[in-house]
Formats: sequence, structure tokens, C-alpha cells
Amino acid sequence: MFTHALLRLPGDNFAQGLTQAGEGAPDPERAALQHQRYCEALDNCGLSLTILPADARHPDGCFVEDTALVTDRGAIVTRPGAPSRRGEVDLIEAALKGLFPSIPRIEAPGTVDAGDVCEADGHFLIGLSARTNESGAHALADHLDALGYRSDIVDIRRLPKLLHLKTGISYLGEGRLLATRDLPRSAALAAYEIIEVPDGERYAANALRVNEYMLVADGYPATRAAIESLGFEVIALDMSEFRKLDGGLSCLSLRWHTTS
Ligand code: CIR
Repeated sequence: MFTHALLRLPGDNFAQGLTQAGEGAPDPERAALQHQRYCEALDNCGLSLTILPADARHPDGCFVEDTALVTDRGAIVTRPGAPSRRGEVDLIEAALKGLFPSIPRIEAPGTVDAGDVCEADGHFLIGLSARTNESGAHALADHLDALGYRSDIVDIRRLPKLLHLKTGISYLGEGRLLATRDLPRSAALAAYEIIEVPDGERYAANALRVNEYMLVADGYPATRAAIESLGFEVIALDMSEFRKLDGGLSCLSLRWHTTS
């Protein structure tokens, strides 16, 4: 159950963000509109939103998910794998400081993009990727252990189509994972029921459960039908501009639960 979300607006510099999608440059104005719809969706799901202004120095700054891991028991600031994104963490740390008493950081030589971290009811799957290295993954596992959480590492380095673990996997709740077909069925996933995303709909594997709703990318009918058949109320959002920068639904917010 989430009560809060932290987001950052995409800026005029959005089209300079990192990409390997090869789908052309995104339109910053369209991205701003799609971001607005995303914020409205989270608001409709009952979350209280903190929306930070655009970061003029970091075109990828709206992908806040990568800069911190926020859990119900505490937050950890990451050290993103892409050097151009390292400076994003300072502003996010400042925004989280008043909310979480002490916030450890991933230190060099470790790197972690929290888009590589999938939480499944207190069990954290940590992807080893081109962005998250072994030193960072182990440091993160130690921080999670200190918070009383279990974690496992899932190696996706042989899957260049997956920028992050959560590019290919989403936790739906109640022991179910939505996943691309090529995601390694490692021992860490053995306890979960896997709902496969068809190869033609790979982008839809990044879906976002927010309380009783599922946010899904618009335009992926088979995945949407599979999620609806599980009984979720689906909110479909146009993600075309974020997709051009390899970003998905989860990337655009940090979400957590608080009783205060
Ligand atoms: C990047 O390459 O870092 C950004 N253009 C996209 C980050 C997407 N974040 C995510 O999947 N968590």
C-alpha cells in the first residue's frame, strides 16, 4: 500500500537524455503532458505527491526511480551507473532527508540504478546489469539486510535489451510477477508465479501496481487483457516519449507508505 510519491518534472532538456532505443528524439512538450497524466493517475490512486521542478543540469532527471530505493523502513541513495546521471542523487537526497532519518548511500566503486531493484512484498530482486555492478548490488543487499529485508541478485548482463531488471519484470502482488520471456528463470524467481509478456509487447513488462490499480503502458492489448483478467482496475497511460529514452512507468516516481 503506497501513500506517497516523489516525482520530478521532465525539462526542456529532456530530448538530451540517454537512449539506446533508437526510436528518435522525444518531444519535451508531449513528455510534459504525459507526465502530467501520470501524476493525475497516481493522485487518483490516492497518493499524496511531491513534484520537484525539472533539473536543468540532468536531462534524465525525471527518471527519479533510479536515484534512490525507498522502502517502508528506510531509504538508500544510489550511485547511478551512467556518469551523466550521478549528480541527480544530490537533489533527491535533499528531498528525502526530511522524511527519512538517516539515508545511506551506495559508495564508489559501487553503482546501482534502482530501476534494477524489484520489491516483492519485502523480498528484493536486485538486477546485475550494465548500470548496476557487483559491488553496488552487494552493498545494496547489505543495506537491505540492515533494514531486515531479504534480497537476491538476478544477473541480466547477457540481456542487452533490458536496460534495467524492471524493464523486464514487475511485481503484481500476491506472489505474481509479470515478465518478458527471456528473463532468466533463476532460483530467486522460483517462488513466484510468472505471467509472461508476449515478445511483441516487451515494453509492457514494466507495469506499476499502485494499491488496487495497475498502471500499464497504453497500446499493449494482450498484456492489458492478462492484467485485467487478474481482477485489477487498469489505468493505461501513453508513455511514447519516455519509451524513446528507455524509461517506463516505474521510472517516473519513488513510492512509499507512511503512517504519518
Ligand atoms: C537512462 O538511460 O538512464 C534513462 N534514459 C532511462 C532510465 C529509465 N529508468 C528506469 O528504467 N528505471
